[in-house]
Amino acid sequence: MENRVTKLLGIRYPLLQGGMAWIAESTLASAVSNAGGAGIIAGGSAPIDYLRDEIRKCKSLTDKPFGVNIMLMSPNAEDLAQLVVDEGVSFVTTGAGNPGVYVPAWKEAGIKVIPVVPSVALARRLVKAGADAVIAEGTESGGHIGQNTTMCLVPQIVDAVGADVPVIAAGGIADGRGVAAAFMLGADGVQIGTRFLASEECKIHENYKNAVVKAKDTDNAITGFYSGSPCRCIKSKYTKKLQEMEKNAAPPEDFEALTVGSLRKAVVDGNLDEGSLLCGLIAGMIKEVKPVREIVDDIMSGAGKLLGKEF
Ligand code: TUI
Repeated sequence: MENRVTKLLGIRYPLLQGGMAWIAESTLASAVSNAGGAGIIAGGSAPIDYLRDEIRKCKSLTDKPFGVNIMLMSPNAEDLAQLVVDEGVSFVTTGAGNPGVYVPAWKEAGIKVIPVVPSVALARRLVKAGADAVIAEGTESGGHIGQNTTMCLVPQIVDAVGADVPVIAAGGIADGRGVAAAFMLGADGVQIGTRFLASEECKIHENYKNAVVKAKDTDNAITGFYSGSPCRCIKSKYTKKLQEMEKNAAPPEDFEALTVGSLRKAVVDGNLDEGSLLCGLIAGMIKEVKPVREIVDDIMSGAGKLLGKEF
């Protein structure tokens, strides 16, 4: 089935992989693209040379389109924004901010621009600025989150901008039922992150993967609520400590001491007590690690059956 998202990106399935900072690299992104979705390499706050290498590796691993996520809170976002132009990636997604200043240069370079928008207002503004699609991301997502839920946000963004650009739903989607629900809300595509944490091709530490598979529906925590940068993770000693510090209004340097390097501790070291195990609310539904192709095929065939469409 072709739709606005598959046509926009030149892909088989209207399924984008989440641009998970420190996690989404060339092996995962190329596997998703080779399976018919749209793989994404996360820029995060990576050094420019690392991201350039990952883009080039991905080009060697797939001849299918793939994208790069630019995390706008990164201190080197401007350099990474230029890198995607120099490397000629096919599309860019953005997160954690308003990418307005970069849109003209990306459009001029022929790069499709797909920002994550946590609100109707930002969706309208960015579509006016030239966005080719928007990702309506609900608070069920892992990592840095907005306040609105997928169920409430997607139809409102569809009503606001859906006539002009396709809307991609994100947050809490990990199987065919979630995709079908997103389509019923008016989305033309989905972005899925957490399900791919428990994939064979995802290079996070085994401890992190096992924590995702083991997580129950209630094993989730939001940190950074009061600092204005809420972040969803698997509940752990780390999230408990952070939440206690928030309650006691600890000084910023104490937060800094705990959070600096915490994503690396989770992803690289598999440190379950001190690492920040970013993960969406849907983890409770994920029961096993599978190859990316199987995950994508299962999700899309499940959605197809429910929607009466052949994906
Ligand atoms: O970006 C994400 N998820 C992320 S990024 C990340 S790494 C990180 N490191 C340190 C601090 C913060 C993050 C981990 N997870 N998701 C997309 C997303 N974008 N969620 C929410 C937003 C967002 C928020 C505000 C997008 C735009 C926005 O605009 C505000 C404005 O300027 O209007």
